[in-house]
Amino acid sequence: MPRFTPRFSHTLIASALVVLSGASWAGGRPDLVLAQLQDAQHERLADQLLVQFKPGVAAMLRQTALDRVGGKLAQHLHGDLHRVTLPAGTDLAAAIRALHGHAAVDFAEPNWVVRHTKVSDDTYYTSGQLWGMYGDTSPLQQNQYGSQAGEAWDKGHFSCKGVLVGIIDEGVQYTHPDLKANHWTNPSEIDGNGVDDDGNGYVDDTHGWDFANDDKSVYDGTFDSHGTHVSGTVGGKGGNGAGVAGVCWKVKMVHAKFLDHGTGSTADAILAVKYITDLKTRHNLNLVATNNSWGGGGYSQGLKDAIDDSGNKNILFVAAAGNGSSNIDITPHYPASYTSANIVAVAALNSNGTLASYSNWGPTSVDLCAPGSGIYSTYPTNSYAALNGTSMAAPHVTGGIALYAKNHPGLTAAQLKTAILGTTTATTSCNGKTVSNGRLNVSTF
Ligand SMILES: [Ca+2]
Ligand SMILES: [Ca+2]
Ligand SMILES: [Ca+2]
Ligand SMILES: [Ca+2]
Repeated sequence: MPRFTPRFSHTLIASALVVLSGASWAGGRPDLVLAQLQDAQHERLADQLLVQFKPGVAAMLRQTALDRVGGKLAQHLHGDLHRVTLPAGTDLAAAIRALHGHAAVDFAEPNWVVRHTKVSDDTYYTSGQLWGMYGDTSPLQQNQYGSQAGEAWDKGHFSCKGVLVGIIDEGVQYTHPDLKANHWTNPSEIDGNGVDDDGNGYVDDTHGWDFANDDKSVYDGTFDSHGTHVSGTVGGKGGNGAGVAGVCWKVKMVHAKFLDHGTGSTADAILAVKYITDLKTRHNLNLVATNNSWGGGGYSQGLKDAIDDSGNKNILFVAAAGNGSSNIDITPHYPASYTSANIVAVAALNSNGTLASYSNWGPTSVDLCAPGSGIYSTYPTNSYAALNGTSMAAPHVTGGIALYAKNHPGLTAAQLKTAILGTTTATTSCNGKTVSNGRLNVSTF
């Protein structure tokens, strides 16, 4: 990458400083700007500045100023103010000093990142019903036992754009107004041409695949309600003034349907897990987790192997702990009880912080607690409903993983899991019943 050039001789910078302190100094607040640039709290866009030229300066003289820093006029803002792009990796402070030393320049300053402080205006959030997204100090609504997502949003962390998650479940009404923006479409598959364009073994799998019926439709009717609900907790569209908000307001969800009318088989579960893993590697997707709000049956080495393989590809497997009111260290509930290192098993909390009476637990096999009771989310058709279960707790964690991954790119599955468990809040009802002894807290994600 082109780095800064010899134009930045010490002499030039020194002369710039002389001008800065001189009476001819014109505009801007370089003292403030240069101090604030040293503080990472003040986010700025890389490789660009806003530059105001002095009025009436000839274009050729402006160009000599830009040449000092390798700058190019990118956008006229107003008057003599322009957005200027710089070579990749430019030291902005040095560039500002150099420009301020030039006779054509009134001032130069960073293009700061400003963020709208995000408060959900989604109906169920503002009404007090979406407690699983609340935090102790979240705007408008609070619940200390919520996932604290409202606090992360308030800091501008509401988007998981660029991150994908797999939803291994029933089908999903992906045309739902709170889901359609966050539904993944396979860019390597041409729909309706009867050809397996991306060579993954599935013809026309543009919206995922239905392993229960071995077809491409991942929404087959209003009975695909559980998958629709789970998806809205991970990635319901937030800030659109309607319905719910998921932990991630923006994300891409890949749908692998293998439950139909609420039931499925281990064979189809294996196919679904392998399908998601293959999509990640085949298309180099930033897919960091699958949500698995299902369980039952006996031990399957085949399924465990598929889960382990997804972990080898840095996919966390978030599993509902199950709704049997049992210690699954003693009475295993699969897949939550598999020993695979990439499983994150989730127990369910009530809105008052107690462990839900139905929730399984296990000090070695259940990792953390998350909101599970009275959870409002998307529901067929174009509707919303409240459900209870560890099925509702798991997607809060899956969304949290996606949010963390968005803001900490490049982590392994093991590092992501460590981060999620390391940020939990100690919780009496989860103490001795989970690995972390605590509950999900995404406020710092
Ligand atoms: Ca295909
Ligand atoms: Ca095709
Ligand atoms: Ca189908
Ligand atoms: Ca919404």
